[in-house]
Amino acid sequence: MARTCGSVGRRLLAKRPCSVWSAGPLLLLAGAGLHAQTVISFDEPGYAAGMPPPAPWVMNGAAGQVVAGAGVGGSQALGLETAIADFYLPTPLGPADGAQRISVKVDLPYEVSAASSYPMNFMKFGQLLVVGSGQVASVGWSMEDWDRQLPHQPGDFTVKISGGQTIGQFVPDQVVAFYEVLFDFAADWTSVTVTVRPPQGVELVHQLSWNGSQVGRMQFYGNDYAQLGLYGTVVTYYDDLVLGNVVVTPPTVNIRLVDGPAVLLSWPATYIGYILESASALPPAVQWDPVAGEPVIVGSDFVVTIPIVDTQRFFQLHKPQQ
Ligand SMILES: [Ca+2]
Repeated sequence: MARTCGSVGRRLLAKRPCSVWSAGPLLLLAGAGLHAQTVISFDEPGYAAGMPPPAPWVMNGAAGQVVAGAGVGGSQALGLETAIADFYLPTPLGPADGAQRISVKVDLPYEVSAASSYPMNFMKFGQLLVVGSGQVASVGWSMEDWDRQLPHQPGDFTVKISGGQTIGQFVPDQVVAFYEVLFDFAADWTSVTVTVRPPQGVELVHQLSWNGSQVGRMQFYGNDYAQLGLYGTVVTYYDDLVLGNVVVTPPTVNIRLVDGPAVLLSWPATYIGYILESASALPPAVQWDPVAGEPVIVGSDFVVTIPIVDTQRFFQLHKPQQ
């Protein structure tokens, strides 16, 4: 059985109780704000193929332009080769806007094709920065194929966040595919959750602190470096920049019986900061207590296993206000 729980506010606070010991999926509805959204797909009038993007973009480096056929679904995209594009937000986003999302898709092409006659060592890197006042959040990636082995090996491609910390690795394939990078600012702008979502597989999620300042600018990097003096024509493509999208999808919690007897509760690991609570009864005598033990990550889920010791128990996910 499944039951839908209530929605309170826009701070992901789920306070209504949900069913227990149920075998089916259990949906907790969290609050969802809805703000004006700006989408730049590089296909609108003004974004002409072969030309630098118009203001409020500012190009730093000559080899940056709108490229036809390089975007999502064969659309136009921003292509940067050894260039930096500054994007000044039409209206800065900040705490007064509540929770906000900034996302963009990045194509990380395979490059150095197997058909290449040059067995080159090469390094390709790019970076995406969200710039506040005295504060930057960034996602960077690099592909370093020093062993010249195709297909690329695990470890050739790493993803790093602000401060240089490596948060994961991918093994890119030859399919042109876009990685989605998301910066989710908490409602009070004291933290930003950075997500790197690959075309397939498990996404990387990491939370950074944020100093509460407004975001007025982004920087898009496309850099490459081919060793041995060979060609360096690697282009990083960006598409579908979205500002202000905070349509928050609530976490879905799954409950199932396992040996023990016990129940196994799981929810997507992208929902950071949620606390699993339980109660022995529903209102009017409800008291929610945190469930002992930290959830562990299994695959792409947070998982908690709880021995069955009561005849009934109720669970909810609760995200404390920050
Ligand atoms: Ca496009």
